[in-house]
Amino acid sequence: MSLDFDVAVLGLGPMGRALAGAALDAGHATVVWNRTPEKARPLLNRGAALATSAPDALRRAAVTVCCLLDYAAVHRTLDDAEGPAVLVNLGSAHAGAARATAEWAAAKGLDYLDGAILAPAPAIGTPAATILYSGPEAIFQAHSTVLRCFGPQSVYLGPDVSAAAGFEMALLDVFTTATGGLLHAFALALSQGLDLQLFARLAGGLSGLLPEMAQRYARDLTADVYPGEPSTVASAATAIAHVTAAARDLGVDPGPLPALQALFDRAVAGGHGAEGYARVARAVARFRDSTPTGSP
Ligand code: FVH
Repeated sequence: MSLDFDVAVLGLGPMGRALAGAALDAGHATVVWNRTPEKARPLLNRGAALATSAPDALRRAAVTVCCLLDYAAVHRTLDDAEGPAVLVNLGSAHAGAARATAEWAAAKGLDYLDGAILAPAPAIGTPAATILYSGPEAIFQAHSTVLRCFGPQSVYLGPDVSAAAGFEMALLDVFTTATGGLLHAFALALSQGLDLQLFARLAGGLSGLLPEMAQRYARDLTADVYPGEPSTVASAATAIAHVTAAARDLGVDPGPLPALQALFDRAVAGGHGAEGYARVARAVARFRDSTPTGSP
């Protein structure tokens, strides 16, 4: 079958526009579609074509990249589509949604890869953009030239289609809770009239501890052994109680602190107060099976 385009991009929010721009920069014949077609104008000026519908774009391109608000929008947008065609879904969703969408795509005769973008839109097309892919390896290999133009650091995680979404959600958990924690800390700093520049410098220093902590937690959780050095679950529970008391004393909403307190208190109540922080993750986790998702 002869195809008119190397790649189609469905969805022209900030991320979809960046993906289509990277495809054009790499010299790929590109067709785009968006529910609100006006957003395509700058890309059409750069040489992209505009599809009359999302199924039309899918039918005419060697590979179609979808970057919509959520997976429900993907299903609605491609409700009338049918294969053969190749769909790579780069929006955000949890692992269960990725598995359900892979089944939905298979029923339509579409080859399907799920993906997760670990970068902001301005990084797309640069070495700073890491993009995870999961699903059948043959699909990833057949289209890797186009996919790597979005981010040369593209990582293929393996055939379990839910792996990319699984990693994305766990990493988004780090990002959203760390951002929320930082903003709550700024609320405490503001409420006490602290020097915000000095606070920012000191808070930035704390972030330097994270890489070592992440490695240590991974090691402890893998071994299922939690040395209580350098800090224990009980000491962290007490620290959270201090910050909560400080917030209440200042009349500040304690925000995420009571939820964190409950997690650490649960581990203490389970008899793990003298163990290391990673024990909290083990106390909260639920297990699907014994195979780590995304292990190559
Ligand atoms: N932007 C980023 O930095 C992050 C990086 C990590 C991954 N995310 C995910 O990428 C998806 C798209 O994100 P976005 O920032 O480009 O834009 P959104 O505002 O999330 O989505 C806008 C596009 O979705 C279209 N859309 C929304 N609802 C529908 C619908 N019911 N039917 C069809 N299309 C729909 C919207 O169309 P329009 O409003 O322009 O007509 C845009 O094309 C997302 O999953 C992020 O979590 C980006």
